[in-house]
Amino acid sequence: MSVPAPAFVKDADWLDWDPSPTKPSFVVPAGAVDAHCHVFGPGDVFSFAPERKYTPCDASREQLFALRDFLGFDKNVLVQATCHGADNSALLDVLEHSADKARGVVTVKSDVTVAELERMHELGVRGVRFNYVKRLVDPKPDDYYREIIAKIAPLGWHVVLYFEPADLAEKKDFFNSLGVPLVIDHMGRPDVTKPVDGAEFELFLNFMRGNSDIWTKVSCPDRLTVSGSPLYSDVVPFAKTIVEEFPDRVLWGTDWPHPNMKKEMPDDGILVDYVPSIATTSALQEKLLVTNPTTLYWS
Ligand code: 0GY
Repeated sequence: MSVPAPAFVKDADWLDWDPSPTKPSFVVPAGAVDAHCHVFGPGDVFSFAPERKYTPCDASREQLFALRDFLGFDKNVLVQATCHGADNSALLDVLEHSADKARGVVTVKSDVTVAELERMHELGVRGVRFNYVKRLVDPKPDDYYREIIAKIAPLGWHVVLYFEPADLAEKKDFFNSLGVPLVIDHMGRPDVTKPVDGAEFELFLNFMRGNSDIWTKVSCPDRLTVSGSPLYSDVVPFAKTIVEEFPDRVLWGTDWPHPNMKKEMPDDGILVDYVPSIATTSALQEKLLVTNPTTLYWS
């Protein structure tokens, strides 16, 4: 009997997520939220977008929920991955099957209707993602995003921004003009070979200091590090600085299934064990993993 061809063939250099992570020794507080993760397909059920810039391996909702339970987390915030474009079906399917234990951040086009947004809200969507990382998407003009803001603001949603330091220098006034809460992915991707008290990171800190409705995920040491796992010691000073200055506006997530890692796939258990090195007291850990994400996504 012939085996049917897979619906999609992953990129030749694609690294698959680790199916057997280490059990973390850090026990996360009750009610902890993994506030940045994705699903991919499965491609034979939820097609990848024609305009995508990468084709991943599958990463299903059952696999996400199994990881959540294994790591000791209670809930997830799903962020739309660019390989699915503005078709949020896979993400919405996770929300529908999560028993209220997942929320979502979607990608929409500027012609999205209010009825479509309202349906997504009912399922647990609380934000949209604007992505400026050019290897992932072709960013749109400001007015395109403003049209979306006009439709999501009445729902009380926020915007998740994914950008790199050069984008912040160019776009910060526009970001500040949006008038809704902003959640920045991976601390704006600092170059951790530069000094933590240098001009580049200062721009990011000043961005947060200047607007009390800016939150950030202190996630993805694996994407930012040069020194590497398991300690990610070059990323720690950046994340710890943010956690200590803005303890009520930080979130953390695994980033499972870790799209586009090129050298090494992180071990999700080791990523959890990184948390106490950046949130060094139980009070800070509670805010980072429980209070802040619960406020933003479940209240
Ligand atoms: C991330 C980072 C990446 C990818 C995506 O939507 C995506 O495809 O988010 C990346 O490649 O840096 O946020 O997980």
